[in-house]
Amino acid sequence: MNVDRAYELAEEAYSDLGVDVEAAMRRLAAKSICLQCWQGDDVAGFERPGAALTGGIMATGNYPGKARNVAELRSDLETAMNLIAGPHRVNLHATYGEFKKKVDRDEVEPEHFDGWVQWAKEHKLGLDFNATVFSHPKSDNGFTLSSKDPEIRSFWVEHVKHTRTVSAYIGGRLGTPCIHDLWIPDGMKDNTVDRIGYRRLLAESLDEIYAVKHPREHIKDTVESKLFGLGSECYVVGSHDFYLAYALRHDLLVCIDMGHYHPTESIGDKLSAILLHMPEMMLHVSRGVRWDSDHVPVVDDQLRETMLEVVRCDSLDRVHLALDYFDASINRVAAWVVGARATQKALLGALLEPRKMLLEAEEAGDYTGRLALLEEAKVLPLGAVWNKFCEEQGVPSDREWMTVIRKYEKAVQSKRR
Ligand code: RNT
Ligand code: ZN
Repeated sequence: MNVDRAYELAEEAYSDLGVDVEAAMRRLAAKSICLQCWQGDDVAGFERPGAALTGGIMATGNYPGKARNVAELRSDLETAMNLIAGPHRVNLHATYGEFKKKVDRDEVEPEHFDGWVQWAKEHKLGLDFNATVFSHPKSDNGFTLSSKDPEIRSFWVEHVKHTRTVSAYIGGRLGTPCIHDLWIPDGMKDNTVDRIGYRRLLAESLDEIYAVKHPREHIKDTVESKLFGLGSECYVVGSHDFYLAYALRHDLLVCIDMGHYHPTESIGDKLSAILLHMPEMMLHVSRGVRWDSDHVPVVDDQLRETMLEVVRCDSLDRVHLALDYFDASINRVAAWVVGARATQKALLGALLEPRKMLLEAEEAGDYTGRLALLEEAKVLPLGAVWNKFCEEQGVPSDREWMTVIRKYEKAVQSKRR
């Protein structure tokens, strides 16, 4: 395939519509995507061998070759990152520390993550971080930070205080703010009477947690809401409304997970509403199929619309892109690659939108012309620009990268039993 010839024609097609293709590629190249470490081992972590995943989330499938320890996970991440244009970030959960003895959640310290910091420095990566408020006996009855049992509640408050300290430490060492995300599974399977009571307790826990101040250059705090989980179908304490209101009042940021809303709700439409009131936000790029199933993202309408809104809001530097899914039914390294590259492709498509012409039509009241142009834009030669982008960034094309995965699977992953 002649990448340059196809690119030349594509460039012409886009510039006819007033789009600067080179500028679009430059902007895409500068945007980092944060890879979730937990895709590599089905959210197992290294805290306890064989720990069950709880909290109403689930990784289904039994594809062979999952990472069993920190060395394997890092090797898998490196393999994936070689196939994804950088700069890269990696998202850790508190359960992925290098613990030499049993360390409970309220004992997690920066030193447990020194190995990751070292590795991130070697590979020029940023790191983000997550409190792990699930897969633990003290989260088993469905409530953590909103528990009516003061002991349970203070245990988890302590945990999140610790994970924020770890985040600030990581951000300081790496010289790039570490985004600390908080998601909790609290909720009820069936109709709940004291909705406000649990939410009041959650607010009190958050007050305590975020009263501890860390430098902004070291840590950014996001809170992540949800609509329902397995076992919390009727009531989720940390709902979208709860966290949006709390975050705005307390100077925190929100994390919008694309799987955490009603399936017909537009995630893209939320961005302009939030970004007018909040300086930054995070997206958990995920694909919910019928429910919050955490499928690997693909270039579908939801992802395209969301990326279009990131660009249309001029907020590429204000919206942090982090992947969040866990598919155990396909090669786990390939799952990272497909999801990250789909996110980049959708973003490239958004950067190549003939926005000026569309806006002119809209402002002139020419909605017919706007609709026609939106349809035309869908079949512009995005693929030719994408191939050129991959070539320039030194990563394989869509046609080539699976060859690398197949080799890695044969030489490395298939040997893991
Ligand atoms: C759960 C949330 C949360 C988790 C990760 C593992 O529904 O999306 O972000 O997926 O923390
Ligand atoms: Zn999420």
